[in-house]
Amino acid sequence: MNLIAKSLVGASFAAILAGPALAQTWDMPTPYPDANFHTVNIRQFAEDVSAATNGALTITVHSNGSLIRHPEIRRTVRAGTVPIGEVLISLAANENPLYGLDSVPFLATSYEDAFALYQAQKPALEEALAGEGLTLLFSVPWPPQGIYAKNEITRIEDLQGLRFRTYNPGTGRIAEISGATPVQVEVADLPTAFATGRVEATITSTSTGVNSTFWDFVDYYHDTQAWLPRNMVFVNTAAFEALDEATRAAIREAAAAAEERGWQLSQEDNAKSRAILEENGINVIEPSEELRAGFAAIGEQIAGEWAEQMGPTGTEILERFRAR
Ligand code: PCA
Repeated sequence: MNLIAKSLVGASFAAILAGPALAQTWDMPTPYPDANFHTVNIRQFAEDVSAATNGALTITVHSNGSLIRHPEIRRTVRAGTVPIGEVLISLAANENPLYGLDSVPFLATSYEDAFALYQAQKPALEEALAGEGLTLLFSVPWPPQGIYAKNEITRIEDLQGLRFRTYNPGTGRIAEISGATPVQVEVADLPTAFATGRVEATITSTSTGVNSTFWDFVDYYHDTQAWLPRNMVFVNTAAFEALDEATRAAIREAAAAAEERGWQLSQEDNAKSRAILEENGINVIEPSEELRAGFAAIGEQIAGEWAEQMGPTGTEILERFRAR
């Protein structure tokens, strides 16, 4: 080896010895595809953390359930197998009804109300997560939820007997009450589920409809604007507290920016996605009065069930929300 090569090897060894003592990489599983605005937002968050810490902490995003499938992400972060992740909060509503609040139909149907509901829920949400050894970093909503189907749904009864794709306990409950057959399917599996006929209708956002090219499978989108379910990005508290103060501050700052950007991105993506659905031949329609009324009644039933399961904590949250 010549002198230059030797000194290069020497220099990189020195870098390895000096660097890794400080530098860390965090693997971050997320459930949704790369093109989705939540994923785009999270990648920006990861870049911000890396830049703010001068590379001391690199977050590697594994999207679309590629590292860990969505239903396992919360458990895996709790166990500390991975330090950070993203989930749909309401996926865990069976374990704690608090997590299902954002998916109560017609409780909060605009971005403004969804934000107020988030603020009303936040202290309880953070407390529940703390009890699991988890720390909330930020939370961003999906666009308002509407019904996709092959044929027009003019009243709730039209859902009877349809294989209705669900994504959380709340959507499962809607299917049950309306006499549809609930089939739980993750976004990553949606195209196959529709293509094979395992499911034939669902309720979700314009964004997911575009990400999953729903025009290949259905012809109608009923713009019911029923609720805005939220995702959250959260960390294993022990892993977070093991970081030095400057790194924790960098994460907190990037998280606050991601939350603000995410609420904006969600609204922009909703408008764009709605146009893309139409361009691709989906009939984007207003729900009929009958469908509206039938769905509202289901919403009231689910809201009642939620309040009953939650007890006084639920009442407090709803009172805070109603005082908005
Ligand atoms: N998309 C996700 C959750 C809500 C949404 O709009 C889904 O369909 O699973």
